Amino acid sequence: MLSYSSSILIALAAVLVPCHALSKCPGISGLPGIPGRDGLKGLSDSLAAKRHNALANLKHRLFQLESVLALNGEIRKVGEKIFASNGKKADFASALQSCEEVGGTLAAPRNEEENKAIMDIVKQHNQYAYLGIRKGETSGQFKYINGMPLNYSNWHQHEPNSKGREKCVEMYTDGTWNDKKCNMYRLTICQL
Ligand code: MMA
Ligand code: CA
Repeated sequence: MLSYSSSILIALAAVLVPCHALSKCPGISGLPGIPGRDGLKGLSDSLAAKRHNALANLKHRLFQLESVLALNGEIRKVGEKIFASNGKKADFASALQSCEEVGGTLAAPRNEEENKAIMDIVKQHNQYAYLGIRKGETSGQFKYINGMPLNYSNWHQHEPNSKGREKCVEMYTDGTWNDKKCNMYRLTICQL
């Protein structure tokens, strides 16, 4: 008959196996040798339950990482969206490319809360930023990068005013928008 303590050890080993396979991740608590939030019940877990636990641990770790970045003012989170800047000024095409290279696109506010989050970054750097909005080739209407029509706007008074010459959009430090030529150097702010 197994002693209580050796049962515990076997249970611990069983719970920690999938974690070692994943890359030596610690338990959810972060204490060495202490398994995650589900404790010892992992002993009898099915493969599906172990996957579920691993996913919960990953989500928790991601939440912690995003929280630290937000705490340090390196990102702004609004719902499912993350806004972040590399602090660099670039023309519209280069700024868009930088965002796409990290799996995102140029920031484009869909509502007042998102507009405010982007404005915070503009203010932080004291630099106007290009938005992920441009004039459609055929319609002449401003659209998101993906071609969808705008569902929110925050134009500065008397903007857009170019009647076609300014095909990009910049955000001023007060959060309002101005249609602007695409070859200026403006702060890059991405959404992910
Ligand atoms: C600049 C340029 C325009 C903007 C006006 C506003 C003179 O042009 O930034 O896009 O509309 O200023 O006065
Ligand atoms: Ca303008």
